[in-house]
Amino acid sequence: CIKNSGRTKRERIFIMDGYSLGYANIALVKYWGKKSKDPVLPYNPNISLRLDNLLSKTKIEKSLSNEDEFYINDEKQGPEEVNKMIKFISKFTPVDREKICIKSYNTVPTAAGLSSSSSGTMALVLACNEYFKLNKSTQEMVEIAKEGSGSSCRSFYKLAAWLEDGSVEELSCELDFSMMVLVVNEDRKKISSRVAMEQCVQTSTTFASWVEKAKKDFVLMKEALKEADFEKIGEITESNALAMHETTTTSSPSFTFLTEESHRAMDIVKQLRSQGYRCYFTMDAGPNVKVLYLKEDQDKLYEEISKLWNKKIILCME
Ligand code: 2P0
Repeated sequence: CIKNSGRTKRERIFIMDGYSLGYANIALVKYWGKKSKDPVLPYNPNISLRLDNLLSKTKIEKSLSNEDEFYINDEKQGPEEVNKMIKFISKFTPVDREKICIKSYNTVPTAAGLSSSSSGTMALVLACNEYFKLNKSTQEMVEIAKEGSGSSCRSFYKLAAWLEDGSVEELSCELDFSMMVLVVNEDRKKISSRVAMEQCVQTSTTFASWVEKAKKDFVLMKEALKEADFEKIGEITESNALAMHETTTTSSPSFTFLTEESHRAMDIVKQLRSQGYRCYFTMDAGPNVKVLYLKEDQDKLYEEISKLWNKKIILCME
């Protein structure tokens, strides 16, 4: 029982059984570094693809206790998580509101570099809009979401560009993309994206060259999307991800999100490509490897990858 909550279908903003749905997105050109924190502005324009099967669903109810409560997957969150969430929603909800209970479910592992912050933030903003009857437009919710998690502003569109001036644009491409995740580890990451990217901004010796490359990649990616040139799209996606990850190893202290298993997954993608399969990898603030491919190739690619990757694989599109 999925019903569109009165908005256009293209925007894909759904309410299901009283829950607001937020989707994860994976960047093809990454956002890695804030030029400004208030408002949140990225150093470089970035582009993402929304993953319709990786989502968060959130419902707000009146709290039955005297305090605000927050549950993720039925697990009561501690004061630190509650305070972080309340600080965020206080920016756009009524000052004299009643205490609330927020119930959120992630279909993706939380904080494992699988974009749960973007899906969670989008779902939370939509749920607040419903519960407090804020009547915000999509554009207004995009602006709000970005203050909770920068990348979440991109989840409102299938293909989104978040620009340096803070605006978010919907892009289009005639290709039917899909992604699968080669799961290396589903644990919560030890260092948050926010802290990690700040450290890279402050100390990475390759940060300036990363920004310069990412700006060029953005222009090239827009062209490639327009031309529907999948090979070009894939090549930019891979090299952009590698340049982003390089800023972690060149920061001080040096660190990496990637493990030996991540490198093994990347090698599998390269090996399959050399055999003629159209597939490319990208990684975010975690060890898991996402594979970009065309939907029409899914069955044969999944079959081949399953032979080489004996751990969990998540298919990200419907
Ligand atoms: C991205 N990531 O473009 C990049 C690539 C992770 C790696 O955006 O500090 O949770 O809340 O703005 O949005 C993850 O960072 O960070 C992210 P904040 P966010 O998808």
